[in-house]
Amino acid sequence: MKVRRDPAWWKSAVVYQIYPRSFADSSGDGIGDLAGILGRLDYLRSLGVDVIWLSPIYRSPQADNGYDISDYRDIDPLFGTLAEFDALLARVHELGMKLVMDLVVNHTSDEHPWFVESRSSRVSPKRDWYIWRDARDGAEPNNWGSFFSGPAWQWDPATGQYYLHLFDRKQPDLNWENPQVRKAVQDIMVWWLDRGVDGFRMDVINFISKTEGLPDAPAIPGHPFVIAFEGFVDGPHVHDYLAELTREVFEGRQGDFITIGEMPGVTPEQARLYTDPARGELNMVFQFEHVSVDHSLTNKFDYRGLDLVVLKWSLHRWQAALADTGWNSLYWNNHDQPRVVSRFGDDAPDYWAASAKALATILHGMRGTPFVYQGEELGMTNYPFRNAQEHKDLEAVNYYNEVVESGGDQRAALAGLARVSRDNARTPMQWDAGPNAGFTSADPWLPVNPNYTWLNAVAQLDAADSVFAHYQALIRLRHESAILVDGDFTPLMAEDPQIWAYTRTTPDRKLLVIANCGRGPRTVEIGPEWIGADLLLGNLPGTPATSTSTSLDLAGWDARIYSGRAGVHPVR
Ligand code: ISL
Repeated sequence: MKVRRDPAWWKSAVVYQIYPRSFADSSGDGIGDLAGILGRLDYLRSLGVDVIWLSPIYRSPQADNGYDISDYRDIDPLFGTLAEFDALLARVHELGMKLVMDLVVNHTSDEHPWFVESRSSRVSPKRDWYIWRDARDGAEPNNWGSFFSGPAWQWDPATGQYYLHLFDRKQPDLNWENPQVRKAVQDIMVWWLDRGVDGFRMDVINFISKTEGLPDAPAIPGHPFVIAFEGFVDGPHVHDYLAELTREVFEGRQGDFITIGEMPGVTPEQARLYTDPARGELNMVFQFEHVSVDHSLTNKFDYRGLDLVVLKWSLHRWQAALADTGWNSLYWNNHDQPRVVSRFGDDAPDYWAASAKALATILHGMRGTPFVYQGEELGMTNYPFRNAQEHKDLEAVNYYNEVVESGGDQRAALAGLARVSRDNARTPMQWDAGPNAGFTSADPWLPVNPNYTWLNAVAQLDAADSVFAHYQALIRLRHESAILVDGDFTPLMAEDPQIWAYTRTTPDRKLLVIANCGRGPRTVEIGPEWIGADLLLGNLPGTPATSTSTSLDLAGWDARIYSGRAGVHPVR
């Protein structure tokens, strides 16, 4: 019998992101690798995730930990070999999971042969594969700034022009206007699909089409260079390029694939276009609004604190925007974000577990495809940074140096880095209470968070009330409850600064997701319609299995999911 495939299988899937460098080291060099991942697949299977996304493992000078690729068709020796990759992929498939590659094609490494060729001469056949411009009045061609501090332009003395790099100078931007570039990217994707991978997470894919003429960004006083979002976010041809890519790569190909676009600065209106199935671009996008609410927009290390009402407003408006057309990705964490339990939760001992579970409950109750970033399922926390030397990430290092050089407030910079630095997410995975948390037998490339002695996988795997067990339960619910996939989303108590609540409804069922995002207890009026509703999942011991009143007494960081039948008010 022919099995009919559901083209939208990814709507009920949960994705797990691995940052290979920090996941598991099998070779004893202090850096995680593919064989290390292979050895931990049973752990992921027991968590219950459907898809594994690997951050970049291609050959790379590692200026930005692999987001600077010098060979798209090979594995970096740090991580292993193509044969080890094939073995990993085969085992992932045997265990019934899928594997997604990180495709970084807004830019390459400056050591990629394409760029080496491009910079070799102004008449090189690959000159136009990158974005080269003459100086303007003896300086940079425009005022665009790099995400990693300083100008987005690098002078090349040999050929007397600047090249564009929105990220590090070792990450030159490709010129997607050149059809040969687009064909080369398609060929890379086909090569990996032929190898058996199940899809792609596409790095900053809404940056690939730059505004005609590369105009200056509106100036910001005191800042010679500005991150010019208007100049490259959701640019003039991006939808055409993505539709072409999808058509050329996936049309006629058999299999269940997934494509995820990483899109800083994307608006809900644009996201709807990117993910409208009728347009054939992408399955889902990562938007960034909800992870931008607690810091200044021009300086992410200028930490402003959390206003829960704003955070709720943001995620809720994305739920509404993609309700009829398109699809959300749901995430709190990735390798670029601080740990959510430290950021939006409360990592003090009495609230750590409850707040990690509460935040997970809120996110996994929403409509979209949930993503879990390694260690999030254990409630891993931010690292207790004390000084500048502890920061390894080039974004943090460049920022700090810039503050020092410009005579800025170093103490404030360090405080901001400690809260927001990407290295918070990149400390090694905490497997057990042994040396280096079981991550490596050598010195780890980044220190292990000292709380590994009690916060680790082994300590949680046997505990029924662990953060891990809560994630397991949420993932199981996603698989079992169609209402979590399809149900309409309706926010409740939007203006409440402490309670996060919403319903999910289908014609015959309804769910209430409610969490107290604070330490103080709260009594919340939920109305008679929830009397008799069953508790599907809670995060604190002793919560009654059924609700019996029009109100709920919620302890600090209490989070619950109730299930009721639509239109039914059982009388008790
Ligand atoms: O963390 C950020 C810098 O402030 C983000 O803006 C981040 O750079 C942005 O989300 C894009 O991220 C992706 O592309 C970068 C890479 O450094 C990130 O690790 C990757 O996730 C360049 O490839």
